[in-house]
Amino acid sequence: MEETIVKTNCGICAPGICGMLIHIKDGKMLQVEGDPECPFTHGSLCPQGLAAVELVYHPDRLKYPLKRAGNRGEGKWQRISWDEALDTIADNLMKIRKQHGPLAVAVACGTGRPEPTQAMRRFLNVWGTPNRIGYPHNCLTPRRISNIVLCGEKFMIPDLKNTNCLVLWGSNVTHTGNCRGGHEVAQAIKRGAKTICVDPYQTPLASKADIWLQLRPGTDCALALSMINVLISDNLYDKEFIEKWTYGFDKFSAHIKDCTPEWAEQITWVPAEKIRQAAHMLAQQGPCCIFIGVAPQFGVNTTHTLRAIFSLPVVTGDIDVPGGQSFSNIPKEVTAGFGEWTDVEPINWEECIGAKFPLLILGGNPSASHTGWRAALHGDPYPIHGVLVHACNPLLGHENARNFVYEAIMSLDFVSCMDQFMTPTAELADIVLPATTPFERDEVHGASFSSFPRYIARVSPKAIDPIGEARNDVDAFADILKRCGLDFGASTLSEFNDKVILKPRGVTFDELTQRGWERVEDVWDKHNKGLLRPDGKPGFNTKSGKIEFYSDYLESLGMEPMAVFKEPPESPYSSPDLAKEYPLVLTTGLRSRVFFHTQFRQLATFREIHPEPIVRMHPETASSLDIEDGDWVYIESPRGRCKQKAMLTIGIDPRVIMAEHDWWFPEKPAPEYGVWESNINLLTSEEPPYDPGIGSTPARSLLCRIYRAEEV
Ligand SMILES: Nc1nc2c(c(=O)[nH]1)N[C@H]1C(S)=C(S)[C@@H](COP(=O)(O)OP(=O)(O)OC[C@H]3O[C@@H](n4cnc5c(=O)[nH]c(N)nc54)[C@H](O)[C@@H]3O)O[C@H]1N2
Ligand SMILES: Nc1nc2c(c(=O)[nH]1)N[C@H]1C(S)=C(S)[C@@H](COP(=O)(O)OP(=O)(O)OC[C@H]3O[C@@H](n4cnc5c(=O)[nH]c(N)nc54)[C@H](O)[C@@H]3O)O[C@H]1N2
Ligand SMILES: [Mo]
Repeated sequence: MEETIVKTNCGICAPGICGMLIHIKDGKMLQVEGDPECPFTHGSLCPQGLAAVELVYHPDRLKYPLKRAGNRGEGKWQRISWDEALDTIADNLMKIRKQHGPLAVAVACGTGRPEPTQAMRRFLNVWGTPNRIGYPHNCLTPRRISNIVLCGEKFMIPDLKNTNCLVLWGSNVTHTGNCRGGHEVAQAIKRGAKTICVDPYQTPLASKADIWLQLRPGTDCALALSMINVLISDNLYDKEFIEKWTYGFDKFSAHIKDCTPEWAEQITWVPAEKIRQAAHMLAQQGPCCIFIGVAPQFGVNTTHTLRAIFSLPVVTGDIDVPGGQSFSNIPKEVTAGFGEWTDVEPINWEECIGAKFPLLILGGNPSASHTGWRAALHGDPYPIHGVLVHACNPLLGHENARNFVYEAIMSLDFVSCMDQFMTPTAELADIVLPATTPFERDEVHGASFSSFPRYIARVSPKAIDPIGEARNDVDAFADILKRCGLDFGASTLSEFNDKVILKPRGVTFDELTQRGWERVEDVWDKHNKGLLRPDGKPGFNTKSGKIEFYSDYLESLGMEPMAVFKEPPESPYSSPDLAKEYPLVLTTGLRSRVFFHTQFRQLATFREIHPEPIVRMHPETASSLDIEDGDWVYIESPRGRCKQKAMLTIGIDPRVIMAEHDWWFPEKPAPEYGVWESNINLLTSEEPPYDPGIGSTPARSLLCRIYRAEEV
């Protein structure tokens, strides 16, 4: 047969939507390349996209359903048919439903891959529970929540195309994905935009930045408040904008009058003079905008940290102007996101296991990892008895992996796992289902991601048929419900896409495939034009109609109404006694260019590039502990330890170390695959305190000690 080319998008990472051309022959993917017509990646692909063929045809792919043959977690499996697998799941779920009601079942779903996320949401909605177990408390959801509280909009989007001054705040975006804006950030730098990089580690972006603010992990809020303090004291703020469009500025300005750069230097370790320089650059080289990463979204004070950071372009008046912080121009019915498209019933968020974190509800998913596993393990606020794990690897990704997550999973009456590969989490399941990769299915995307607000690419057509007996999450969920006597509303993914998601919008999957990327016109100054409020009046979609430096809403929830810095609960200053035993500040989770969280450790190409987990530390730190570059070291917190390989770099403060997350070794013996060896979430905590509104946890600012691991 002739070679053909399928024009689609790469769906490997979470938003996964970089234009891709896939060469096919005899129904097989031969190779992939970036699509030069993709309007924001212009033909580039990241390493993960380029490894698509190796991923799809990897010999370790799960190809048929399995049922547990020994005790849970013993690693004994038996191949079964899809019918038997789905019947077993349905029988067990119905048993739980009859005894404990629908709320006793939850889905653990990882970071937002469109198809499993849509499937999961629809399943839960039809089943009759809002309960999922995920990462909305720390991933990229807190910023949306905090933005809604600040200005009524979910997305405060950096206009990378036009900006003159870009603040990369805890973001390593050229490593963390083309589709998140990495390519556009690179273009902005090339174009000559000034850059300020806020990061404890000298990333490639920090090396190139005009100003690198090397802060102590977990102190972002203090840094942001001090920059605002400079803007106000040095008369660099936009009085007209503030007067007209903001609420509570005078109170806020009085509230932060002591948050000087000298105050912040003591907390953040960033020299006061550099803080002043950065604030001046923001105001004088503007319009400025913020591109935020995930780091400030960890911690027990994320609501305020994000309020403080996003207040910067408000104070400089760079709101919804070219080059500033803008709002989406994409019509609301498109940005509604994959979630809301699929609901049949309004969701009663109040009965959700995470509802005690009132702001999580604004993010549309009040089920943090710790609330979910706590419900399973301790019945708090009520018991969860069955969990379906889809596109998630909680044994690695969630806090306190061994003593909390593992124990919680082991305590369940029933657990199933659907994945492309056998994982340490899947090894604890009763039933394992083989999942497709995005290249084996038609996918509909939400168009709400901040890095390409000018374009709508709503679908990614499949390139090949599924490998082995792999199926889509939608098909599996639909079939499970059918066996429970409930109606998913579609029995296949194509039917679901066309009938459930696209029909109400008057289009079909094929039509959207033909349309490709659609350009949305730039509209600026939307608050002035009455485009943000439902009543069509000028202003913002908040109670005051303005951007709120002072939030009556937060006050009504018992939270501080204005952004305030809080020292991380575990730190040299808040817990000095503990710091005597655990003297180093630990941040975790620096993303690898080649791995997507726990994924791709099976791929030989990637393991050649990144064979082992790396912990970065300063040469002085290492030499004081007799550690050399390349030594295996134990990293230990009061909760546990793991080992990673030391990499010495002067790009990190001697008082800080940075460990990678999500390390397991598919090449090591089943069922553990070395999951307890290098897993940094053995050191993190699921215990309070949390951010009171969002439930965030401080996995990026803990204390630890390190020492050489003699045996390897
Ligand atoms: N290749 C790859 N891409 C990914 C992912 C992946 O696993 N691999 N994961 C995806 C997901 S789900 C997410 S959430 C995003 C995350 O995307 P990013 O936030 O861009 O990535 P990270 O590497 O997690 O962290 C960014 C930076 O935060 C810095 N940092 C650490 N602690 C602090 C702190 O306390 N304050 C500040 N200001 N900076 C700090 C780190 O040094 C790092 O340079 O990446 C997405 N893209
Ligand atoms: N200490 C620490 N912990 C962290 C972080 C950190 O920085 N530090 N980062 C956190 C963040 S921001 C996030 S988003 C989470 C990520 O946590 P997770 O999303 O749980 O992690 P993943 O490795 O992405 O797990 C996804 C699993 O889904 C499978 N999969 C991929 N696509 C599909 C599909 O289409 N269908 C099905 N059924 N399975 C699929 C993959 O093979 C993989 O096993 O980790 C969090 N954990
Ligand atoms: Mo994430």
